Amino acid sequence: GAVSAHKQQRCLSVVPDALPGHHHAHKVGPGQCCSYVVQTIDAPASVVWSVVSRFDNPQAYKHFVKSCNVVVGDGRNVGALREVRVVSGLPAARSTERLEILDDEHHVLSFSVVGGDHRLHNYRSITTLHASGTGTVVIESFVVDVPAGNTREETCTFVDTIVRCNLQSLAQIAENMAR
Ligand code: A9S
Repeated sequence: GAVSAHKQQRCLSVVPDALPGHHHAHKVGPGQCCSYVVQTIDAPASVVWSVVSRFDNPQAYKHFVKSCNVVVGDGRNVGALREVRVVSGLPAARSTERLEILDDEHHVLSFSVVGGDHRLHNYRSITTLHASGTGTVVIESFVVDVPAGNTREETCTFVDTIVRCNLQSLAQIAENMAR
């Protein structure tokens, strides 16, 4: 049932609509996996959002990103495309990504991967910020195709590791900005 699928896939697809995580209810197809990472940050959500919301500047906190060029749109509207180049040593050199949601009021950003030379086909992530006391809780969930030759577990662990790195870096940067 839904709950065992949730456990198996580590995803938030059973989070009720009333909870802050309801944006993370991905549609997960067969041959896909999903998971999520939660990060607390000791900085106000407005500060965290000022970094996260820059679809044109992911390299501000994603250390794997070497450069980014917006190639369609202005980076502030749904449908914008960015061409991301990643640092050497990773199993990929570039990724083309589409802005899916940018909600300044509710602090929600989502993008999907629409091209590139990597194996994360049909990757889509959603990042939401939630005020918590004087700080912020960030939830980033994703869904992606499990590549041929890999297991669901391997794929989730690979992506979880990248996302966790990104959110730890985001925390450091936002906390320094808030000081
Ligand atoms: O950029 C993100 O927010 C998240 C991920 C998982 C990005 C992954 C990546 O950019 C690499 C780091 C290059 C790894 C893509 C799209 C494919 C990879 O294989």
